[in-house]
Amino acid sequence: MLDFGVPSMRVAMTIAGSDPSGGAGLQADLKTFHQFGVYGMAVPTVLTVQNTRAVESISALDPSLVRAQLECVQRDIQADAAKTGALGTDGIVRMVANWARDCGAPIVVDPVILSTGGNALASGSAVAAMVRYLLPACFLVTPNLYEAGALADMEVRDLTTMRVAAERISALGVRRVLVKGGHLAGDATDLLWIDGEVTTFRSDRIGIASKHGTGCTYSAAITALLARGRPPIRAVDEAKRFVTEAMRSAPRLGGGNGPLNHHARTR
Ligand code: PXL
Repeated sequence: MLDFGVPSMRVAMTIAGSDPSGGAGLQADLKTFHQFGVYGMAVPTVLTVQNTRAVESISALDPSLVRAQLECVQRDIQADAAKTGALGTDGIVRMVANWARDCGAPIVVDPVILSTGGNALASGSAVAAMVRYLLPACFLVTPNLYEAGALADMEVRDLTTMRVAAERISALGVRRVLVKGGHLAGDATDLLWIDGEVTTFRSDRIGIASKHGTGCTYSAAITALLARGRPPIRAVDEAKRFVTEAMRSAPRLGGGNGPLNHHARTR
């Protein structure tokens, strides 16, 4: 008998940095897409040399090589949703923003600026280009407290300032802003702004050393769920429960900031 495969499989694309230790970046994104039953595609933007202990170097690809990958893949397979992670340089940000404007699928922008250890995964001019070109082309942006502060040009430290930052970021031309409160002092409460309507998502703080790639995994889960047709509020709610469980059940790997459990089940 002929096997025609799965006709309805949804497709997600990540445009992000490579983490050879597998916990963050496009490796974490692909594992997360797979866990949500979505076919994953990955375009690298920067290559890091890192393990769970430290980032040793970061090299950005030539923007034309990023564009060639995006165009080549898109001529053949259309993504139902896409996400961006570390983009490195303003040249890459502009290239990706140009692609994003015409790609027809919702784009989730994880505005990665620093690695957990404080290494710059986007230059200052790349952050400026993100604000100017990429945010207006995206469906949802998912800053943590630090990134929200950088994008909104203010200090973000509690739910009140998270809300103000979300409003300011939306004024840059993006309708949906998820400010992640994982670094708040108390519970890990996230705030989702959609056209002025605010929804909060609370989870217990999980006091573990393994938090490598939490933001990547969260935005990848949201992207996979959008590819599967979930409305944004449900996608964020399900993705947050997945990330919380992935942290709770993290494998003890490496001597530093270890990876999450991308096999976590919440459904
Ligand atoms: O979690 C931020 C991040 C994104 N992308 C890459 C990373 C990291 C953190 O280390 O290495 C490639």
